[in-house]
Amino acid sequence: MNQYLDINPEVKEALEQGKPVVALESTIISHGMPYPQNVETALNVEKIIREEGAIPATIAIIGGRLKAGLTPEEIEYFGKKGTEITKASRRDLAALCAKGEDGATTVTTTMMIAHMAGIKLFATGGIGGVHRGAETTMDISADLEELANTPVMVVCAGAKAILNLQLTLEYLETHGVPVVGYGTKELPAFYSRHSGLEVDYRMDTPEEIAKLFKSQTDLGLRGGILVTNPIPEEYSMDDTIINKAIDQAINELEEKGIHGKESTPFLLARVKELTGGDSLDSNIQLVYNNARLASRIAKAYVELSK
Ligand code: PSU
Ligand code: MN
Repeated sequence: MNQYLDINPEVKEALEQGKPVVALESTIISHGMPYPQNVETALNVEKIIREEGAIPATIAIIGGRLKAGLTPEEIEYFGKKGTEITKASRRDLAALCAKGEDGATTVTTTMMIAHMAGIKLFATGGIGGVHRGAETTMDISADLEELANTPVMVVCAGAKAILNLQLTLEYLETHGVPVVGYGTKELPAFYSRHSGLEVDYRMDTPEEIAKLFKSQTDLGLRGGILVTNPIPEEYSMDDTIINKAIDQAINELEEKGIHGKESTPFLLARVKELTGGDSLDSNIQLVYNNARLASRIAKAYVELSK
């Protein structure tokens, strides 16, 4: 086992016994939502996964240790510290371990640590992708590169339209990452069920998705799979309201000259402010929805591996 990795005893036991485990990221706690809703949501997501019969493993870096599975106290600590904690992408991992510091894991680093621990499924809200204007800024999230290389299945609600969703799909295609729509052939766009773009495969059951993952693994293909799960209709938001907020946030980003790792947190925070509490409620509900689906896929995958 990796010398920097600590697997929570409950998670370890579940993995040893071949029980379903679902990983969760910590950037969504520290940078994605305000306190105390972030802690409340993180604890509820774990509860939902347990109700589905799987074991949750929230992933983070604490004092230079890679943690697969946090205690409720550790979740509280991350939620309270919020954006003071370093948002940790692949390039930050070695430095945080070397210096013994804390890090909030993005989709990228959560996939990495989940894979080190032997966890196959990971549920989150939205992934990073190719940013609008990437033709000149070259701002492409490391999440896409990780999906290309690390065999973990990521269940999300698509990606926010702060990104160029078409270029994001092109990138995933180039790098051989299958994109699945759960119950739909249309790529969902986080707050909205619609993007006007097509995913590669529509699949209607967790079993079908688990089989896809098994084939990918059996074939020796090294990358991940992206499962996109549309936000439940009753929580989805009006496209024009969301798009207006996104356009304004992107204009402000350009005016302020914000770039690099600050871009995504800035855009997410501004969109949230501009749309008021509605978007936070939708965000929370879609994470719950994804945790449920990821648990069901994890259970189906465990059955296939028996
Ligand atoms: N998109 C969201 N919510 C999030 C993120 C993205 O709708 O919380 C976070 C995730 O942790 C994701 C990261 O992995 O932002 C991507 O950041 P960047 O674009 O800097 O790679
Ligand atoms: Mn970026």
